[in-house]
Parts: sequence; C-alpha cells; structure tokens
Amino acid sequence: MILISTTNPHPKNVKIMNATHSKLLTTSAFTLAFILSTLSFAQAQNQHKTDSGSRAYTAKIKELNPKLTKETVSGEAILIVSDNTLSISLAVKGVSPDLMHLMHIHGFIDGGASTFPPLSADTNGDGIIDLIETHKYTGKTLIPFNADPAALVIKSDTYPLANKDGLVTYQITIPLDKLKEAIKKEYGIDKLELENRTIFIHGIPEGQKLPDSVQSLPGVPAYITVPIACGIIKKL
Ligand SMILES: [Cu+2]
Repeated sequence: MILISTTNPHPKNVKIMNATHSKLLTTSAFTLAFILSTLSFAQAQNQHKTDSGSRAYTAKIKELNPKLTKETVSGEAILIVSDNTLSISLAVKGVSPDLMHLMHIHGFIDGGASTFPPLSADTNGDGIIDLIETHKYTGKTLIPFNADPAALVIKSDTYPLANKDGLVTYQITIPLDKLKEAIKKEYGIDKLELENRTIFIHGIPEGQKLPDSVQSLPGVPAYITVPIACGIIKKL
C-alpha cells in the first residue's frame, strides 16, 4: 500500500487513513470500504479478462417488530458478484447482545420481487409480524448467512453471534457456481437473481416473552425465527 509506505512523501495521508478506519462501522464508510476492497481484489484477479461482469448490491437493514428489541435495529449489507464468487458483508446494530442471530436471504422461487412487510402483515393481530406472516411479502428462506451458505442448511449453529453491544457482523466469500447449483437442486431456481430479494435478521433471547400465537417453522421455537429486521436487496 502506497499510503503506509515508509517512503511516502505525504505523511499526512497516514492520518487520513486512520480516521477512515475509525469510521468503518458507520454504514456509508463501511459500504465504500468494502466495495473498494472487493472490487480491487476482483480487478487484480481479472486483469487478463476483458469483462469481469462484476455486480454490486446493497440492502438497507431496517427494523421489523421494534417492540422486540431495546435499541433501534439498523444496518447495511453489501453483496458483490465478481470473478465467479459472491461476497457478502453485513453489519447490523441494535440486535439482542451476545446472541446468535439467524439471518438469510429470503425470496420467491419464481423470482418475484419482495416488498417490505407492512404493519398489516400481522394478520393474526398479535402485534408481531412473525416469520410465517412475512412469506406473502418476501417469499421463503433461501440462503443462510452461516459458515457455509452454499450448503443451504438452514438449521445450523454457525450463524453470527452479536457482541455485547448488540452489533452483529458477517463477512464471507463463496463460489458462485456451487451456490447456483445448490439453489437449482434444492429450490428449482434456475437463475440466481439477488435484486429484490430480502435479507432477514431473526431472533430474540429465549426467555423474552412472545405471544403464543407467534408462528414459526415446524419444530423451531418462535424466539429463534421471529424477524427483528430486514432489508430489500437493490442493485447499486
Ligand atoms: Cu430468514
């Protein structure tokens, strides 16, 4: 890196870089830093090619079911398709601290566009938009943000753990071919289209009160799957 080279004739630049680093977790700086680092990596790998076909997507994560979390949940995810890989990076704050949070891309099998679940999505009127009530707006669970997304194992204990301040982060790069093959086999989806699908963050602590009417997947307690935030994926 030129900026931190000892022969750098402009030592002030080092200070600028440090200032940038301290702001990494503010979402706009986070976005930019991640995109630049991923794209420059991809470019370096693609120098011999005329068209890398890189595409970048972003999702603003906003809270769903605000009564379930003490803090306002907000964050951002960046997805980059480049050089036959998918890189996912996410930072969300305000979630339940010290808790593993299930998070996924949800979507419709037919590729239909998701819409952010409105308050009226709570069809059983228990004050909570549960996972089942989101299906009409955002489709079903497709790709897990765990240690091996392309394996498509939704029931997993390798989802990210929020820190003591309620910040949860996730970063992974996976082979695109493997993911495309898996979603074709598992869901019959021919084309991996990320735009207008939805990223969901789930989960509250086991002891936290939930109405009995809150629905979940068969055999999975509602406190694990109840959505606390989501964001629609848009092409940059
Ligand atoms: Cu999910």
